[in-house]
Amino acid sequence: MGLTIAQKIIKEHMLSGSMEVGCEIGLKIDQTLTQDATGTMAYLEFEAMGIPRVKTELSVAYIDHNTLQSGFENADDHKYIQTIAKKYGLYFSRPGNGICHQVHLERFGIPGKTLIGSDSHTPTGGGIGMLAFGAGGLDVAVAMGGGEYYINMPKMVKINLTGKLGDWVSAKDIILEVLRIMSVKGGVGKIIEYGGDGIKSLSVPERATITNMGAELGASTSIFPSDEITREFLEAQGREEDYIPLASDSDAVYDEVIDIDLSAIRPMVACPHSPDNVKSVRELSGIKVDQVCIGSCTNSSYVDMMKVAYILKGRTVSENVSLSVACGSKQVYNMIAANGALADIIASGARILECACGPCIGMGQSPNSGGISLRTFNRNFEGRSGTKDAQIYLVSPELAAYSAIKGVLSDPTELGCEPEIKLPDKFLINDNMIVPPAPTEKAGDIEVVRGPNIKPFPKTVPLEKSIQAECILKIGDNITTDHIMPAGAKILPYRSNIPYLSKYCFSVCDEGFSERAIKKNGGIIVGGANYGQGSSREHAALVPLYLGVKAVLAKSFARIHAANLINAGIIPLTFANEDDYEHISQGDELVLSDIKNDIESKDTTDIFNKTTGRSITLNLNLSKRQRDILVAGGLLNYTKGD
Ligand code: MIC
Ligand code: SF4
Repeated sequence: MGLTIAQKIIKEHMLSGSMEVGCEIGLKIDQTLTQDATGTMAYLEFEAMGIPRVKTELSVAYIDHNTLQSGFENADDHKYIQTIAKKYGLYFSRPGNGICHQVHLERFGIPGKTLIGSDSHTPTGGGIGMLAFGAGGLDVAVAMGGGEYYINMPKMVKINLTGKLGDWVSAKDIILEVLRIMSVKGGVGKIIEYGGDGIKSLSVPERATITNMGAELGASTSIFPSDEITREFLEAQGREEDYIPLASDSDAVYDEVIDIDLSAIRPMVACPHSPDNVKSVRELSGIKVDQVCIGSCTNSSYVDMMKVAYILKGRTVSENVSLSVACGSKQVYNMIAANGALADIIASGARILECACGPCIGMGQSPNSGGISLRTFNRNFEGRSGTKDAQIYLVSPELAAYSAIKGVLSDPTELGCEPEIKLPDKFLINDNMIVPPAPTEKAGDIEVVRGPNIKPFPKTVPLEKSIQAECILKIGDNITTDHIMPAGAKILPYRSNIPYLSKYCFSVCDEGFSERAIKKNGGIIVGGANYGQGSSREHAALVPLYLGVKAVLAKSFARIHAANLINAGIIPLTFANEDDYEHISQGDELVLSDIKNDIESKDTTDIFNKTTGRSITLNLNLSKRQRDILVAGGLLNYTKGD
């Protein structure tokens, strides 16, 4: 039987397990990346492991999230990460060099290699044929130390693209169409591979827009073949030697096949507050717009920006709209500055931001109260923009730029014929903002600089025989890590300070949660389906751990968050019968009377609801390794053998 692209890369990198769907497999990881908002924690964890030098082929530490620097905290974290990188053998991408995923694609991504990153959009690398996963910081720390990265062997989905996109319809519209078809839960437990004749007209950055937002499908990752288009991109980046061809076998078997005709796709919009709430622009045309933001790791490539500049050229941003533009990397900024396109963008009245995550994670540019904001980003979760009642719509750069001019949500196909804007034959290459590590023999001389914002991570203790605790929060379906541990300009600077962060845990949905958790000495959380979707931030597990959360009961979990809970020593449990979700209320007294023994030896456990007198069966969908981690009280204890 033939293999899919992902199966081929897995086969080459598999160190343990078997390729049967659902089995836990351990992968050798070739490359890692971190960003600053998750990086400090990951490096504290790496330091705790006591390994003198990273053991990967390449590890890069990026600074792109926490760049507002409204106090000393961000700059302290940057210094910490910079000195860690120098000492332990990592490349350091300085603030100002760009968003991790965009820069990694341009300068480091290699087809056929494995990559994990402490950011959920790491699958962007799938655009260049990498097998790339988003992971918690601790998993990245382990991989940097040469340890395996574990996932459950996913199912294989093929998305067959045929035909060609029409004028002013773009890669963003393809992935929005996929989200419309599959939903934010549709990719769970699956790797999505793109193929078919339609991919021949998609450049690497366009492919990366699609694999980037595979994270919003809940997919383990997404991948494109490595073909002539990949080779041309690598050549234009001066890295032709990194090219290898990569394709699935003609008799590869997929668990699911979806056909999409590109010529039938129209410009799309993901409406508030979920990336799968997708409608055609025609249904929404005319909605008055207050703000437009162009950028983020999804849509900030050279061609994206050239199209935006073309639309804005000689026009003025509507007087009721605030337009912000941020390129994804210094390379893109340099190129559009050199060819004059940036001047066209500036002349239109756009507000130019540094190449960083910025508004995508609520770091500035929060919309006005109840404001309508069109964004070329990948997430429109409630409150993520920093304005609680803002309405965020996710759109393509073309639709964003045209709507900014018109002042209302508008269909870019009205612009008529699209000019051909192609990738350059040669990108402008200047890696002066990437600092190499110190040679091994000099590493000992480097002092790691630790500012006062950096606090140790919470202690975990080995699992006790039984757990008796109150249900301190009951919430519904599709709870995101932005609900559990919000980000934004006010909180994000404290990512290295779990005690401070804990005040904001669940503040989006329940202002009193943190105080209640402390008062009750922790407890149990009950959630619905797809609990913990969205970002990879392990803070959404470490902060509940700090607040004494012992277990989370849910209908189902998002992959990365479930792994983060286990790494933190918090037990993820699913209802054997989903209807039992109704039989626990906030405030109920719950007892897991034999939890340690059940985790060690069973696939289910019973929870007794003392308040109602009912017993409920819960599934323990755990590998042997995960069971051992939980019993040890988290991955750090387990790794240290405590
Ligand atoms: C996001 O897009 O939600 C983030 C911010 O990049 C996160 C990482 C974080 O919370 O630091 C992610 O995607 O993992
Ligand atoms: Fe940054 Fe937004 Fe991309 Fe996350 S999704 S890495 S916050 S640009």
